Amino acid sequence: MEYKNILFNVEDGIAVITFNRPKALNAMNSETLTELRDAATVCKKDDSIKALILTGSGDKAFVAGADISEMQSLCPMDAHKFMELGQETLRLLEEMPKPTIAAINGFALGGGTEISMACDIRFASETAVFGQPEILLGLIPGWGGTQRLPRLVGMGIAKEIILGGVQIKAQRAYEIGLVNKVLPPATLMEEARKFARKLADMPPFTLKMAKYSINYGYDLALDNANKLELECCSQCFSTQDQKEGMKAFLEKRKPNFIGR
Ligand code: DAK
Repeated sequence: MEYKNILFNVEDGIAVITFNRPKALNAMNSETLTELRDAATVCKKDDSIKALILTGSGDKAFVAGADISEMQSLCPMDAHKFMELGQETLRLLEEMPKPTIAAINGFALGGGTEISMACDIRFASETAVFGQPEILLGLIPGWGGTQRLPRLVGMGIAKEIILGGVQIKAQRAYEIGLVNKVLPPATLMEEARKFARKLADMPPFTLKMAKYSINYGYDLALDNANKLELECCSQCFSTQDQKEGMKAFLEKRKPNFIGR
């Protein structure tokens, strides 16, 4: 697929998707979402891609939300389609069998906060701003915000943000557990790449099992979740990387994982 609204680069096993509509602060219209879904599918299927970073172009915005000019005149049926496309795409990111990092370089409002929450790790620039301002548009979040935000920060703070249309800066996002790290704008991508590299060098099947166990165990009762973990963990013993990891430890050397 030819991309007009995103940039998609792969270098040394690390893919970077850059939302690239800086004049509209990288707002997500359906064309951009379709391109994101396509690029995410490539990342999922291509075994040479080991980790994925999402970021925004320009120095002002990650994603300033769903595109309000496209949404304003939608009929309920088209609104449903637009929302479904967003939910499907974000679920694809969340279920990606390899790690994803959002490098949030500015405004991440509405759909922008929602996209970042579908990633595994969030690094924010000091200039980042988060929020779910949909209520001010007569809407509620439609791409998982009412579900993922309370899971990440707790129900009380999620309600403050969603019901009050409250915007929060990077430091507060860090304090409530919405982001993993706050970084100066100049080092944001460098740090995201460094962490992506670290993850890309981990044994891939083991990473996949860890993510699977966390994602699908989270909403289960503890007994069932522990059983899921048991199965995921024992599967790791089928890999050469598990043998190598333990052998290397006992031989006091660094493991040489081969991804099998
Ligand atoms: N959509 C479209 N254009 C946007 C935009 C957006 N979300 N955000 C910014 N822009 C455009 C502005 O219109 C402006 O365009 P021009 O006037 O230059 O043509 C340009 O980007 C620069 O923006 P500003 O001039 O406003 O820049 P400022 O620095 O003054 O302000 C701002 C930056 C981020 C505070 C402000 O632009 C802003 O408040 N933007 C809107 C933020 C927002 O409300 N985001 C949430 C969108 S709602 C659903 C599906 C999805 C969703 C819900 C339901 N269903 C179908 C049921 C999700 C909803 C959302 O994400």
